[in-house]
Amino acid sequence: MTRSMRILTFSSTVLLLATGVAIAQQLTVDINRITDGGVGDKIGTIVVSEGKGGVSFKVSVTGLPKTERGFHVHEKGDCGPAMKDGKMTAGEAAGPHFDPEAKKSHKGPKGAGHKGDLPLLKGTDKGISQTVTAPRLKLADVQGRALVIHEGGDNYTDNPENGGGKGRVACGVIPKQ
Ligand SMILES: [Cu+2]
Repeated sequence: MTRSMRILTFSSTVLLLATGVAIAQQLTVDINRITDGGVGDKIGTIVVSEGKGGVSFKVSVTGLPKTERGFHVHEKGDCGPAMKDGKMTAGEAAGPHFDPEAKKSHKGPKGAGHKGDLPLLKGTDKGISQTVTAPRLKLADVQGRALVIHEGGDNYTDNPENGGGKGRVACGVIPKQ
């Protein structure tokens, strides 16, 4: 191998490695409005990335009324409606909050409950533009699962159930790649 070929091979390897890392560490999720009739219009994106402090979610969403909203990783990668208490309900196909350790308790992002409990989102006049971090998560935990934004806020307890977020209003599935 000539010297220039060796340099070229080395450079290509570095480039490939750098590209691979970039793809693995940052995933863009399309966020859509959801109703009991199905998945609706796209209203924004959430960029998911892993860093030293856990997994970060850069939320850029518009078109939802201004209020605080519960935000969680739900178990299944499906934003469709499903039956709940005898009627079709928005986003129910996403299942419950991601809870791999079966804690069966909603305690917020820093508590020892559901691992899918994320910091709540705060709407402004311009929509939701906020980055939140979940210290207990890894990117591999959340890939293939749904990100759900709720109708109401989140008090990080089980009373009311799941922090009081009520219905599911927007959702997106985190890609596996
Ligand atoms: Cu939720």
